[in-house]
Amino acid sequence: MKEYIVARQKKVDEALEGFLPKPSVKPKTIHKAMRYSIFAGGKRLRPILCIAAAECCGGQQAESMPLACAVECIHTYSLIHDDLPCMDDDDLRRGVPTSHKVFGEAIAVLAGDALLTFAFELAAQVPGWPRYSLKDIVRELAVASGSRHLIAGQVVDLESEGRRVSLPLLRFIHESKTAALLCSSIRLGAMSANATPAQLESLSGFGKALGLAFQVIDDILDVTQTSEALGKSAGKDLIAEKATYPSVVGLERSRKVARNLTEEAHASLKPFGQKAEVLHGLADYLLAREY
Ligand code: GRG
Repeated sequence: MKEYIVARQKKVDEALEGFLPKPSVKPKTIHKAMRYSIFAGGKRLRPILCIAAAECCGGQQAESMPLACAVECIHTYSLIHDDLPCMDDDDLRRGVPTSHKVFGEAIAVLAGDALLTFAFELAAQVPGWPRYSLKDIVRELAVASGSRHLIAGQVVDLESEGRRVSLPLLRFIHESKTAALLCSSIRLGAMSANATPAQLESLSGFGKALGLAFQVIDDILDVTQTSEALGKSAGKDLIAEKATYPSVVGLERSRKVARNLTEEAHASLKPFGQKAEVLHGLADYLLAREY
């Protein structure tokens, strides 16, 4: 998997390099700030899943690339805003100082805004496909990043700090804050390959389970890894009294939940047979990840 991931990371980075406005474009500050966070060294997990889902449905990497880059822009915007003093107030992200530490708060807010907006500019590049119009694509991105999903998760996450959170509410936070965009990355890849409705449904099941597993693992890593390994401040969830799987159900049960969700993700791929080999590999890779 490592080889597959590194090769796709390179392709995604090259595409982002070509798509994003150059740092020399006026006003230089905003384009430098957008690029600073995008190229700070993210794992590119969402774009890789988008491309792998497209390939699993017989599509081409090139057709899925604008959408793969669009989800990375939305993801990066959410990280910049999440790190702001008015939210999680973090100094370290992707192994480097956070955007507001380097560019100041106002530019960091605007860099996030600009990346979110740019994602839709990228999505508008695709022609649409027989089963999925450009309107369907734009709606998919908008719903995943809007107030019923990504932003919903962030709002309830913030409101839950320092409070006792039930397991269903914790699941809602994780499904909204993390799984929705991750699942949409996979769905968009499938849509770019003109997936059948049955294929899209199977991949949605895969994306939901994998997305939730990813956040449970992220919660576990926050208490078991160092900041150096993660490239972001470890142990912050405890300090901020965040609702996490380890804090609600304990570390051992959290590991079991992550394993079960990964199994669920594998099972959703059954209709694809051998064609889903890469997606199976990515699911296992994410379960075993250490950062
Ligand atoms: C500000 C609207 C808004 C939303 C913020 C993304 C987010 C919601 C909060 C950041 C903290 C957090 C726990 C997010 C959940 C998603 C997650 C695990 C992000 C980190 O994703 P990785 O590990 O990061 O894929 P890289 O840097 O590798 O891309």
